Amino acid sequence: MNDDWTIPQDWAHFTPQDHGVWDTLFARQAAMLPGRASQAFLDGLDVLHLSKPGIPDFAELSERLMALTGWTVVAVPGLVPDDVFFTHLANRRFPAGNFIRRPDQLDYIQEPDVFHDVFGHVPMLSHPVFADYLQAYGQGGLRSLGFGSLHHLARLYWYTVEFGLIREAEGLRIYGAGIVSSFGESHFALESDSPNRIAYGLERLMQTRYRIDDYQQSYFVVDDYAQLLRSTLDTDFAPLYARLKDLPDLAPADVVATDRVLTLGSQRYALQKTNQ
Ligand code: HBI
Ligand code: FE
Repeated sequence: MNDDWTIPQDWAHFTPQDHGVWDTLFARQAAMLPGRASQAFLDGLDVLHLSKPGIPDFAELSERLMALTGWTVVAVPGLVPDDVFFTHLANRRFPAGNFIRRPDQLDYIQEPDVFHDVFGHVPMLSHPVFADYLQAYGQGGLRSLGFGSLHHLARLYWYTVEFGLIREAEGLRIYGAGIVSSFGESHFALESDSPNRIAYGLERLMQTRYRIDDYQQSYFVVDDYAQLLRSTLDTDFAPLYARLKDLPDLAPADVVATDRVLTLGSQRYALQKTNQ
C-alpha cells in the first residue's frame, strides 16, 4: 500500500461473480433512476459510459472524468483515516473501495464498496459545480481537523453528498450517493410520507445528528449545486464552529421554527421500528 492508502485496482482480480454483482445492482438502479435521480447524475452515468457491463476499470474511468472536471478515481482497501480521505478530495481524487459486496449482501453492506463509491459518487463528479464543491469540502475537512470540529463538518457530507435531494424543474430528485446506490432508500427518500424534507441550510444541518443504521428521518433539499458550493465558500467556518460548540444538537427528526419545510414527515417508518 502507498502512503496515501491507495492500492493498485488490479482490475483482473475481480471474478465473474464480482462483475455479476455489479451488473445486477446496476440494472436494478438504472431502471429506477430516470424520473428519480438528478439530471446531473443521469448525465454523469451517460458521459462516463458507466452502463458498460462489469466493474469499471479505474484507468479508463479516470481518463474520461479527468477530461470533464479534472477528477480521478483511486483504489483504496476500504475506509481510510479522515485526514487521508480529505487530502484525496482536496486534490480531486475520489477514493473508491476496491472490493464488491457478495451476492447475498445486495441490499446492505457496512463499508462502502466499489458499487457505492463508483456508481453512487462518481457520476456527480462529472458536474463541474458539484466537482468543485467536493474539492472545497475536502479542503474544509482538513481545516476542520485543526478546530476539532470534524463531527460537525461530517454532517454536511452526510446530508448533502450522501443523502441530498434537489428541487429540479420537473420535481424533487435525488443526488446523494447513499440514496442513488440503494434500491430501498431511492423509493423512501422521494415517495414515503415518513421523512421530513427541509430546505437546505448549512448551519441548520450541521446542528443535526444523523442515523447510520437506517433510512434518514430528514432530508435536506437544495435548489441547485451552486447553492452548495457558494454556502461552503462563503462561510467563515471558524466562528461557525465556535457557535456550534455552544448550540445543542438537533435530533434527526426535529423540525424548528426557522425551517422552510417542504414536507413534514409522519415519521411513521421510524416510529414503527422503535416499537418493534
Ligand atoms: N474513507 N474510503 C473512505 N470513504 C469515505 O467516505 C470516508 C473514508 N474515511 C473517512 C470519511 N469518509 C469521513 O471522514 C467523512 O465521511 C466525513
Ligand atoms: Fe459514500
